[in-house]
Amino acid sequence: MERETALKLVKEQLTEHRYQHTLGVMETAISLARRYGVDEKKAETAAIFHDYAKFRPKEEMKQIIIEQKFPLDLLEYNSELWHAPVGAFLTESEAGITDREILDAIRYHTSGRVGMTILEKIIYLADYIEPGRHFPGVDEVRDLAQQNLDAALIKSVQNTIIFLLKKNQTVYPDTFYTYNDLIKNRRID
Ligand code: DGI
Ligand code: FE
Ligand code: FE
Repeated sequence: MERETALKLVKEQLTEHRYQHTLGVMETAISLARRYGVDEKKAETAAIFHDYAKFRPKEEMKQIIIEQKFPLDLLEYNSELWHAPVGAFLTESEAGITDREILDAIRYHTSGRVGMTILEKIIYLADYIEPGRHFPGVDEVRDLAQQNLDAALIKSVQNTIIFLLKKNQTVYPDTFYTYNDLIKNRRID
């Protein structure tokens, strides 16, 4: 899909602030794709649609998770997790994007998963380090992202888990599985 067509579809679904975040994720994802030899167009499309479902009513998201037989344990955890798999579903059903790699990058952009592809890692990381993000530790992850994708990802998953722990929030099990998988398989040269 043309970039402008995709952006127009997404803009209608988002607040101005979230749309600006999406543009930041898009630029960052394209640059990481170039750096790590991944299809830049796939990175662009996945980034544009990654938060497509962010503002859907919770009831609608819950229905989709049940009807599509997405992991039901999602419903027992923070509803912030739901927009990722629901976003993948709506990007296919409403925007007509059928590429499995793009849809999975959207699906796993919040929790990660065991065995993430490079495209999935790039979208997860671009979401975390896009220029509009300002929180402690983000610059360290930005620097790492230029050198080693896995090292940057480990840091961002660690920071996310610590952030949730400090707020007394639950941590979705897949987030821990993602962390363990990255530690076991990291390629730190
Ligand atoms: O959609 P964004 O704000 O751009 O970023 P995101 O898709 O990474 O979502 C971040 C939100 O999701 C944030 O409020 C924390 C929450 N979250 C991320 N991972 C987990 C989580 N919440 C729980 N309960 N468990 C997680 O593992
Ligand atoms: Fe998100
Ligand atoms: Fe996002």
